[in-house]
Amino acid sequence: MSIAMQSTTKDLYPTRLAAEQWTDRPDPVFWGKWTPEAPLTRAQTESFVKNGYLILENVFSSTEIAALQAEAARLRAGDGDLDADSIINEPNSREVRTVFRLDEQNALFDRLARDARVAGPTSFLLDDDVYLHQSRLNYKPGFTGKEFYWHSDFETWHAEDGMPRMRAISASILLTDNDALNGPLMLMPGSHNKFVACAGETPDDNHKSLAQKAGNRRALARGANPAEQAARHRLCCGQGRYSAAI
Ligand SMILES: O=C(O)CCC(=O)C(=O)O
Repeated sequence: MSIAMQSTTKDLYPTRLAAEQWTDRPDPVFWGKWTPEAPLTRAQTESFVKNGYLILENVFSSTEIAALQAEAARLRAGDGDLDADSIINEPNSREVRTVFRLDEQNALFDRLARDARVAGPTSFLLDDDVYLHQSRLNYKPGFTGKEFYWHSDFETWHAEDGMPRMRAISASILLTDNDALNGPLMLMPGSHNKFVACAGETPDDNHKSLAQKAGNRRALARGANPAEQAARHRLCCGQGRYSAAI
């Protein structure tokens, strides 16, 4: 068997096992080579490799953010002709918690996902053209929205969607301030260097219960131990705030 064939058939990230298991990440974090023409500075690129995330400030203008906030509020008010199947409510409430497949259903958020200010650095870090694997809008109202427990997006995408390798980036666009009183998204520096395989099996329709219970993604694997998911490009947790993840 050729090397190329092996790399497409061997699962480098086995998960949903009998027991939680931590392994070193076999994939690079930065796939390309930095040049002075790159859309990120050398320091930013090195920081991404070291920490597994990068925070870019003031990427969008206040006018653009206001337009996105207004559109998010309009969708939450039920004015967006959204597919009911793509809406997840807060547990025990009728308040919208998450809208999935945002790019398919809303022209403004579709445009946002294609913006060179997001897609450019992503494409540079992955050293390839990029496509959107998934998009969602999390409302997370401060103090009343249920939290998102520690998790790794990659573990879910790998186990449930078949994403083969860690050649993906979660780009979260924070539409409100990310401070202690407003449900900050928390990232664990360095966690991207490990892959934490979860214990347990995957229930049917897992994405629905997962999104609602995202307060505790440990519930994701049927009969699972409390196996928190870590590693990918970040390990994150957050509560209470608009954030559009693309
Ligand atoms: O925005 C956050 O605070 C966490 C959201 C998240 O990690 C997710 O939707 O997978």
